[in-house]
Amino acid sequence: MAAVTYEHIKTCTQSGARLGRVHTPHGTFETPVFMPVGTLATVKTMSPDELKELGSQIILSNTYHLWLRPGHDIIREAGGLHAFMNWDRPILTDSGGFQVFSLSDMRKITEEGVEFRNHLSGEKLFLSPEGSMEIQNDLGPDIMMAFDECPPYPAEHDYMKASVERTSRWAERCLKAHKRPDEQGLFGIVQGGEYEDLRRQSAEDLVSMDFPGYAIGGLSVGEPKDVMNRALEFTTPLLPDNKPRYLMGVGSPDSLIDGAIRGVDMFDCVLPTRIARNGTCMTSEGRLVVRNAKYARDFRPIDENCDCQVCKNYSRAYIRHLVKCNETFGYRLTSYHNLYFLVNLMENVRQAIRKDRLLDFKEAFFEQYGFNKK
Ligand code: PRF
Ligand code: ZN
Repeated sequence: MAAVTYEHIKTCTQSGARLGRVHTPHGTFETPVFMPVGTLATVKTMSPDELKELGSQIILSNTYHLWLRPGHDIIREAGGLHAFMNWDRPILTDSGGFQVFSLSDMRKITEEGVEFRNHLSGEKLFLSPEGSMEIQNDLGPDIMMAFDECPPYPAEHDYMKASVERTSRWAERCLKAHKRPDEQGLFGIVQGGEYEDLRRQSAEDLVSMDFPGYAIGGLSVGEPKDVMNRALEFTTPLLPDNKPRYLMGVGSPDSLIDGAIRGVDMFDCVLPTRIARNGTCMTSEGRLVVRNAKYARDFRPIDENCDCQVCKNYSRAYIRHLVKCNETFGYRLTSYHNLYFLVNLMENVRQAIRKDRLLDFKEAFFEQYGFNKK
């Protein structure tokens, strides 16, 4: 039995979105799902109990960061990432490829892997498909990601083609190096940028390797939204219906809905927690910058339509005060609310799929959020 399996529940007749369940060694999550990011084995400022209370079904962590600090050997000795951080629900780790590209200035890609500088110490390091698999086998997440290259946007067709072909060869090496396929599901990552022929080539290569799930990488890297939506439209139909599809690094409310409509099941992004730490909140009426002076005497909750524990108990004025004074508790409150907002948005998306009404839901949500006004 594969470690990770997809159970399809239904397809929304109005939008084509999928409702499903993904089964993993640490339990089941319902899709479409948003995964909060816990890069350094913590979703910044949130305890595992708080994450559960706000409804997180699965979280993401990062190979690259945990490799550098504290080291995967220490996490293996702790009994794996679940034991180390006291999170007993599913975990997905990214492979390190993308983080090497986004965090390190000097890097050299060869057939063997990527040579780069540690973004903390400047020390020279090397990461390969085999290295990434060894680290992820030690970390022990339920879902591991293949080691890929995420080229920048825009990239020339010639460069992208060579990159896609290398990513396919790396994917083969990942499958071969993965030591615990019965306990951890390894997902392949489709690349190819905005080029339809290359997305097809990448998807065909990876689908023939029979991964238990597929990610769509190389999007949300600076391209316009319609380019991403078009790429999703021609990529998701290339993927098997009986496996989960994961759109990497996407987490704005509109993109989550647009991705679900195009058949995506899983999403992750640092956006909700990152903007929370500079005092920005996601609300049903758009972004609210709570540090703004106009909230100094505003005793309403962050979002009057939100049922989260923060909105039930704390005012904009109080949270603004904490954030202005750099009080940690202020960032905990904004992070909690933002994560709840996205996790709850996906619950509403699943409910809309169940009722075959996801396009109606999108229309109403975009109207209230303010997207239709632009
Ligand atoms: N590859 C990997 N991780 C990623 C991406 C990718 O292309 C992206 C692109 N948005 C985010 N995270 N391995
Ligand atoms: Zn709230």
